[in-house]
Amino acid sequence: MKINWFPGHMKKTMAEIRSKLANIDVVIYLLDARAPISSINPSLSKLSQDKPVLYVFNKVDLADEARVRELAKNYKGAKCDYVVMNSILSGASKVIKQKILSLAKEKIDRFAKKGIKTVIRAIVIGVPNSGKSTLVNNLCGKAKAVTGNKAGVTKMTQWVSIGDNIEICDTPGTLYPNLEDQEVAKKLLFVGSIKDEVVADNIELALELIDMIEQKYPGLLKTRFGDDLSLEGIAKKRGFVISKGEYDLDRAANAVIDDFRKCRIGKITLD
Ligand SMILES: Nc1nc2c(ncn2[C@@H]2O[C@H](COP(=O)(O)OP(=O)(O)O)[C@@H](O)[C@H]2O)c(=O)[nH]1
Ligand SMILES: [Mg+2]
Repeated sequence: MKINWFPGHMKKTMAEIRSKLANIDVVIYLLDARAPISSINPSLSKLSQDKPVLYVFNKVDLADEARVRELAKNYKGAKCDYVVMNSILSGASKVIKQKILSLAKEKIDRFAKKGIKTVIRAIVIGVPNSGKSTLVNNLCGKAKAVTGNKAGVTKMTQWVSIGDNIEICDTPGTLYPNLEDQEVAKKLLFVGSIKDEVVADNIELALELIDMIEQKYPGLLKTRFGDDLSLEGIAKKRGFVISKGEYDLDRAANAVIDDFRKCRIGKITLD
């Protein structure tokens, strides 16, 4: 099984981001806190390398906050900063505005010297489903950007004003043109950045997820699924029976992946 998903619209989005960058002061780089390092897309990083970047470790309510904070520390520097947050909480994005203004301080000061209050433009980028549109809505205090818990909801880049002379642009999610690292690809699939339809074999995926969680959070799965962590064991425990003595492994696999996504196994960060 090889996961690779870079449809034409992502190529288009990438080109659109590139063409907008000249007029952008700050890049807001959304990462899913359940797989933040895997959410870092080398081609997006390359695009934004000359700009101040604010890394947003989003969905921290679903993740292992201590681990996220430990990872996030590496994203503070001369031209970058980070925020750990839950974009659904109202008012949670106030800190983002402050950080945008502080990352754009050089430009603001330069214009202020000439007596001009300049507009700061920020673009929100990131893998699909990381919460870009939710954050934009939080920033403007109303639902201007369309959101949804699956990849591919935002279709067009859109600009909105969020006050304090800041304008912000939501973009559709983009993935790697070439997902060489399949470990990364799987993590992106587990957090819902890559659509399930892209992969046929849920059973293989669920086994991988069980393995990853057992390695990083030993014992956590047993609390939810019991001692037998084979898919058959999980199906037995859940009563997923096809016929006498035959268990529905497909359903067990989906249950494991779904439970992870809904945070029912625990607050997990796969890195
Ligand atoms: N629990 C939780 N869910 C979030 C958070 N931010 C976004 N979501 C949910 O994640 C899903 C994808 O959000 P969306 O903003 O459409 O992602 P986008 O594809 O990056 O624009 C939606 O169901 C949101 O409600 C968060 O911080 N915590
Ligand atoms: Mg969106």
